Amino acid sequence: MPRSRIALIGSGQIGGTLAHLSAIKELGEVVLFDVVEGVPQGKALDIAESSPVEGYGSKLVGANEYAAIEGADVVIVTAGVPRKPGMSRDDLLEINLKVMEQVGAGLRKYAPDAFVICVTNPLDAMVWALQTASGLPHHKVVGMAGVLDAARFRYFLSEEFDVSVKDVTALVLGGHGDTMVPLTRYSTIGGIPLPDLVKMRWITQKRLDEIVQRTRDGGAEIVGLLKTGSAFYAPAVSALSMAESYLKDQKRMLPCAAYLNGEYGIKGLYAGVPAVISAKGIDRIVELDLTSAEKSEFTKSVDSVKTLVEACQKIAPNLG
Ligand code: A3D
Repeated sequence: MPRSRIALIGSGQIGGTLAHLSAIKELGEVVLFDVVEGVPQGKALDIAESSPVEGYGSKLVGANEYAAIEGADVVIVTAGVPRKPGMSRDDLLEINLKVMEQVGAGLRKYAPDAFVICVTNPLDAMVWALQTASGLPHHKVVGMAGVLDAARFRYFLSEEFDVSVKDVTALVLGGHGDTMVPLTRYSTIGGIPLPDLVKMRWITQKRLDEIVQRTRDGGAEIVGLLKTGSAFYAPAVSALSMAESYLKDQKRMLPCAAYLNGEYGIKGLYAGVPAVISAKGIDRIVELDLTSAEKSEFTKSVDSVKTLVEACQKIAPNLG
């Protein structure tokens, strides 16, 4: 079997972590790309020099030219700027939109068959911009946010209940922002839905609400601690789980920022929904039967994505 090629556009904190993890997992040849000269080359060499110690044989290259990503099977996009304390994800829109236009042109030319995972914030608007700028099919361009948001929720729940993270499942819908919708009804401890655990008095509704809010604020909590940037370890593993599902045709059902074409009554926008990722890309979108309260929270969240996409269209009218 030919080796897979994984291209990482943006070789900053998340890009570097993705390169290291991809090499350790021997997912294929790794291409680190960045506009800053020396950074992708330096990170590629540093990670390659760790391979004799760890004993993995992954090839890594660093580049400042898009030609280096030619023939990539998977492209993970983290190019742009992260937020600093006091900034919202939406504050990044203007600068990262320009970056998505450049990356989109590179993808169109050199990696039109790739499965593309966008991580750059504000996520749901940036994945829309990236798909529009690249012209790649909707089912091959997806955003990573839900896996991370659900992982944060799962971690907080495992701490609260003092159980293994392995036995905690969680589902988070909507846009990757303050209005995201952690769905308690579809989140479980050992298969027991959270509302049942409230009834069983394992947790109070008030405490559960606090954990839901901490999940919504999960990104800001890390930004507040780091002060110089945003989270990168958990975002990197989350994006890689989506890449692996595609490369290995695992058909994992993961919350993804997927293009909605009528699902949930929404057309022409990306938003976080459960989806199956196979070797085809986004294979299936799962349409849940939401309660009216869940539906109104989801609508509110999607409305904020819509506002951001409209802002993108105003700034870059030629984009779409
Ligand atoms: P950072 O370490 O700054 O890396 C970004 C890299 O992008 C830098 O190396 C830049 O040089 C590079 N870059 C800038 N402009 C371009 C360009 N035009 N072409 C190619 N590369 C460019 O940031 P990071 O890795 O911490 O975060 C990257 C992005 O991910 C930010 O927008 C974050 O807000 C976002 N992020 C998203 C999540 C989600 O869950 C969606 C989580 C955490 C971070």
